[in-house]
Amino acid sequence: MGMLVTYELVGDLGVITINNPPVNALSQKVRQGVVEAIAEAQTDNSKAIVLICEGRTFAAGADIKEFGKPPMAPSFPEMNEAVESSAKPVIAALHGTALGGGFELALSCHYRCALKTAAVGLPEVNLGILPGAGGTQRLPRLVGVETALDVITSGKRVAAPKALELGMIDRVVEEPLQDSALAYAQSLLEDGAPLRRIRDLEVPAAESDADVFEVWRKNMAKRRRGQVAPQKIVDCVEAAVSKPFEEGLQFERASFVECVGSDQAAAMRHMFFAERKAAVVEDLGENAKAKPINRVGIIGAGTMGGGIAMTFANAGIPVTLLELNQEALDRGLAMISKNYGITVSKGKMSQEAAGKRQALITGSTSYDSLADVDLVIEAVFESMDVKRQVFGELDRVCKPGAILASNTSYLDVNEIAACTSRPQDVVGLHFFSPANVMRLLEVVRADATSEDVIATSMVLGKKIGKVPVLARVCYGFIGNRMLRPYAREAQLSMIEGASPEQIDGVLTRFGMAMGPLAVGDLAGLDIGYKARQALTPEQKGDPRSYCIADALVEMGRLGQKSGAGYYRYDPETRARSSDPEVLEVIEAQARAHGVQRRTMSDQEILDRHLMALINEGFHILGEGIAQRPSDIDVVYVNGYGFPVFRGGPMFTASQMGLREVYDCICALRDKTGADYWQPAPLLEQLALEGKTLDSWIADKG
Ligand code: T1G
Repeated sequence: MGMLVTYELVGDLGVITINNPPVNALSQKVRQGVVEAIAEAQTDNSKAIVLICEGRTFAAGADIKEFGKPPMAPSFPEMNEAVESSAKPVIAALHGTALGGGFELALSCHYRCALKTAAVGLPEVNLGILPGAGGTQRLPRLVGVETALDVITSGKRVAAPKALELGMIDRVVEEPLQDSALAYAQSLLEDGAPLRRIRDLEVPAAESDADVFEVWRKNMAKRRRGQVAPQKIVDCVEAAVSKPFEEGLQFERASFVECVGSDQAAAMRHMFFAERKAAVVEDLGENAKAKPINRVGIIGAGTMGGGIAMTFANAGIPVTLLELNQEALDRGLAMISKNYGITVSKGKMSQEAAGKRQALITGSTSYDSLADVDLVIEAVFESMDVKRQVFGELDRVCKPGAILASNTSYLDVNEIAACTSRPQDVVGLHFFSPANVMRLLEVVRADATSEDVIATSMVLGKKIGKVPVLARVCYGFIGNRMLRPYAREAQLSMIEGASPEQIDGVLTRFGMAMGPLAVGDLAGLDIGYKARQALTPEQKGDPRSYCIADALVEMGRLGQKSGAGYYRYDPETRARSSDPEVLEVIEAQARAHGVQRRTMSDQEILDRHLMALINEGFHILGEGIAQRPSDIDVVYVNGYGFPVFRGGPMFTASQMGLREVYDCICALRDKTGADYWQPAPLLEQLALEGKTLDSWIADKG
């Protein structure tokens, strides 16, 4: 038995301990060790066996790094078969997060106990796969079809008290876990508890009517649009009802093998590691230290300020929310209260919890109330003059060492920092709306920002439940900078011949959460219009790339907020519908700009939008604005609705092959004659040298 798994007798009980840091992933060696330990226990004096893990968590699943490699014995089903068919009761002792193959191992045990703080779950769907070690066959037998479908298709973690209520575990125990688990095993022996093999249980009859699966297939087609694994999960749970256990297990295994080798799984695996890699700042010195953030100030109680305040309160960090006057402050606090009310009414939070979080948010109209905060985040109107005034005040009132952050989406953080006597303490913290929901946080590193401030921002980002991604200063940082050429192509596609419906249809079928024009209507067309008013004609670029948007705004069509934009919106239901008036505007603008409209293929529309994102991504990498390609993928999947099952724009480029991407962009350049379709220098270099992004990263070292 390798050191990853040990077995010992404690009195008349066997104890199998897994110790494979950091998360006790069930690698081949661990599986081997468990099988050997179970075998040993069958022949010694033990009367029952406790299966427990060292470190911070019970096994958090298969070793994801083994995916894509040739399978090695013992397989998960073989390991779980060995556990379940033990002649002596096996009790799983759970702490931390027993997830995926880890929870499936626990389900193959005869009984499960857990600490109150533990959680269990089957999150494989978030990796584009499904539980491949019996989870789709054993869980329905334990908790019924509906609950099993909910747990497996959502991938959510179920806290121990709830898991007990649902029957996923049998007992919640106190620390220390091993002692409690041994005591529980003894009590089972004393009670003569049977060897309860879940495989022998029937799926509770009450719920297994055929329609439930059709309902869930439709649900998944909506909630996880474009993803294959959720549909396969429903098939597997249906098999748990319609097939004998062994056949169901084989059906699950075949479905698992199909998923694990798929492009979607490769993309979602990429995203799993990309999100973890994003937290690493390559060039931070070893002395860089994250500062404690125990109290936060937020300037501006509007949509963004309010959402940011909720984010910190939700993480248990007290907030001082500052507004110019009491009326504006009351409006902001009322909106926060309303948002918590909605969350409670949806059953996603208890009234008590909402009350506790709201109590952490204190309103103020005086800058002096920010004298003791560790961090201030400014979320005021997007104008440099206003930013200068605010940061001048913060420089006056905030204590030495306090971090001064701006939530600007575009503006020059270097220029903002220069307004203070402490540019080393200034950083951009760019949240995404709604800030208490969206996971993405762009951490914008200005030229003078200190390493401690960067370290603090990255650690804090994770603490408040965000995925922090580092960006250097440029117009629009990573996300919004790439959005400009993407939005340009939407406008040009319209004036050249496509309808808003066709363009949005192409991108949503590709998997985008929303099409570019529907996003424009949601955000408000006046936002872009006002931003363009501040730009010179040169900066604005080709008038054909904004004339339609300008014309709609000048007609009062601002998007959802005015009931009409590229689409018309039902005042009650907000339902979106086509509006022939928009086509008239488009045709008028085409005539005004001498554009002969033509039929455009869906493929051309997709290519132009994707290549616009990808080419700008290569510019951003070439300029060092982003640390690595996968950071760009994390930004687009978590902030701009790029489909996770495609892995982000740069992963998509790698899957296509950089030479093909390069040729596609050159073709667009040659067809349009537009300079902006000149391939980015880094793309050109790698494509012509036959290199990949991975090799470029490796060469950078
Ligand atoms: N395999 C390999 N490495 C893993 C891993 C795993 N399952 N889980 C985490 N790591 C690494 C991670 O990359 C990071 O490494 C370090 O551990 C700490 O992780 C048969 C086939 C457990 C809740 O989907 O959700 O079982 O960056 O930074 O925030 O049906 O990790 O330090 O080098 O995330 O405290 C199903 C995945 C697998 C759970 C801990 N299981 N993991 O979160 O730390 S599929 C999962 C997590 C499966 C079976 C199928 C989280 C966590 P590094 P971390 P954390």
